[in-house]
Amino acid sequence: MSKVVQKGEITRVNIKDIEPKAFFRQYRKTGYPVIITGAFDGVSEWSVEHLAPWLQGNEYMVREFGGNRNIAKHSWTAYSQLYAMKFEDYVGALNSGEASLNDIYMSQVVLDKENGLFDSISANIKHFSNTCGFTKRMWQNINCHLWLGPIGHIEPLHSDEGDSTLCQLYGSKKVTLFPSRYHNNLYPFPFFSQIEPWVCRVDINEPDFAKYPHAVEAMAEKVEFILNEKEILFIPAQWCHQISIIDKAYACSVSIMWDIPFARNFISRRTLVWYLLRITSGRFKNWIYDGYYRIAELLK
Ligand SMILES: O=C(O)CCC(=O)C(=O)O
Repeated sequence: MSKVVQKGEITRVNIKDIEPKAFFRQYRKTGYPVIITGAFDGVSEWSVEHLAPWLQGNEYMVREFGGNRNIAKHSWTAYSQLYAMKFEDYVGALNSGEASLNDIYMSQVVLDKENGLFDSISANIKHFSNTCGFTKRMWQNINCHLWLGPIGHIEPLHSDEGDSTLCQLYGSKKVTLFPSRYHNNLYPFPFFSQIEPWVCRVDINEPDFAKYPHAVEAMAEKVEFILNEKEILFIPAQWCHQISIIDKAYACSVSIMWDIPFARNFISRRTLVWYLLRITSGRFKNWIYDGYYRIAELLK
């Protein structure tokens, strides 16, 4: 397996060349991103025609970002508008251009283990997860998420609680990543604000260094690349990422969130908070979330 990369670059490693212990040492233990190739060779493109037999007739949540387009992030009052749409209506919106015009993204659709669509790639997922040592889902009740959206959509800069593997199954995406140690330099929304605390305020396309001076250091460390069809991107927890759909009329991906190696729960105050929440038992956790949203509401 190849050595870890130069600053600003991403390594591609073919699944055939991955040795599980070396993968763990180089990427998972340290929390370093990498692209895995070859894991979806021979799999059909996940075009809307391919998805339709499994998804049509069902409603899924979509996020509409259009209203936020020309507003600086610190002034956002919501991440997006959220509402349900039938799969076939969403495809209609992709075809008519409405999804692009209003920046509507079918996001984080949960595909159950029993879902035939997931079944069609479950052997590929099992193979790459076993090979790379991704053994435990972060949330046992969530199998994977599907993302379907129009060219031009930019998924705003944010970080995730777990180690994510983003499988690119139709079209390609431009990805910008920032090492986890620069998380605070990207000014995540504070706890108890109107926007979730995993979203960052810095606009990396036009950073306002007067308002966010520490973003300078983060911008110098960004890693930017194209994630091609059939590739898998490993995004370690707390690496902030912005993802844009850049070719074909739309793109489709599946992401799976994995538990992180124990020691990485302690790399920052935020990871510790997420860890403590995860190990808190259901009843107390509900009280904490309830309290959290009440306080956030009061502070509005
Ligand atoms: O692919 C996308 O548009 C977003 C995926 C993402 O942000 C994630 O998996 O955390």
